[in-house]
Amino acid sequence: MKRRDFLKAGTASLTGTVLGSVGLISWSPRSYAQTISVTLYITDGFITQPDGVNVYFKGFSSNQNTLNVPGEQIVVQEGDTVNITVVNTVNTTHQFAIDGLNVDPITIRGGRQRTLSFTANDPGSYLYLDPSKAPYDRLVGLHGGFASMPKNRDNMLYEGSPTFVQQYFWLFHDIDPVWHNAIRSGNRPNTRYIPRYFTLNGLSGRPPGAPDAHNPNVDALVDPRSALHGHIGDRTLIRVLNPGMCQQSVHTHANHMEWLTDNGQVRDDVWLKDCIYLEGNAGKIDAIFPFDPPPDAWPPVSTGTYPMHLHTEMSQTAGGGLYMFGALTDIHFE
Ligand SMILES: [Cu+2]
Repeated sequence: MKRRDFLKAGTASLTGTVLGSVGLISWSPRSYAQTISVTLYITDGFITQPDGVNVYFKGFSSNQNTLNVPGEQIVVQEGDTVNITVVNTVNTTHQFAIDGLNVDPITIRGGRQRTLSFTANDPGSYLYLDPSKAPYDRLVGLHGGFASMPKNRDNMLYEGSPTFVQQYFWLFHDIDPVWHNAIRSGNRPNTRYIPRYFTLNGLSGRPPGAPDAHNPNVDALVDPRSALHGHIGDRTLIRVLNPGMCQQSVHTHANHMEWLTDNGQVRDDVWLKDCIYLEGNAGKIDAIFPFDPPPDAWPPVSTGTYPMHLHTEMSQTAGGGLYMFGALTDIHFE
């Protein structure tokens, strides 16, 4: 099925599968399994960074004429038959796999296409990626978010988990343009890894007054896939994935997060944390931002805007110095 047709079908009946361009992940539980078919196109090109530098990327894109980094979000339900077709439009061989799922990767030669089929099990959050020449093909942009919802549940990460009413993916990435250039030329990078750009769902922040501030196609602060919006009580699951190399400390203002999983393992106890450690090199966590009234405000408040940022200073910069052009977004109490 062509992506176009799939999208059409998606609005009509496949309410369970949501694509990256839509923003907030919406989900309706079903009592029956479905066949979910998604087509991803491996494409390449340049993405302009905040300091004006064009950096080479490859992506699992939604069609052959675009470049999506990360690739579109894929959400399925436990028991579904999942068919992921990968069309390789570039002339190098690539692979497709879902990190942490027991599914054999497929290999797609340049100009060919292959389909990975499996039954969704193991509810949770996963990074899909190109595992070949690890970590290089993943770093150059071939990655995206995959979620499997537990059967019959629209409000749990896993059976019996704390509940939520809405969910987002946060994919953090860090980018060394020297490495991307080497990969573009077909070489293995042979320099020390020096990340110069830091992104959330492929975008970096823009401080007020900067060019493209408040442009949702550019500014991570207002990107609907990233910025949290809720009213008091709108408990929000965040599926945090790290295709990059750098370890991070994910920090929310206003509320502490309920820390549910660490690298795919359900934690014994749910801790309330304002900073959660995210491992580098494909680490992942799941957490719920509870949208409780901010506890320390006096007089009490129920609306307002608060930041989420990473607690390494370099991650908040671009090009080795532009501050607040890094990986951050906003949390809106409405
Ligand atoms: Cu802070």
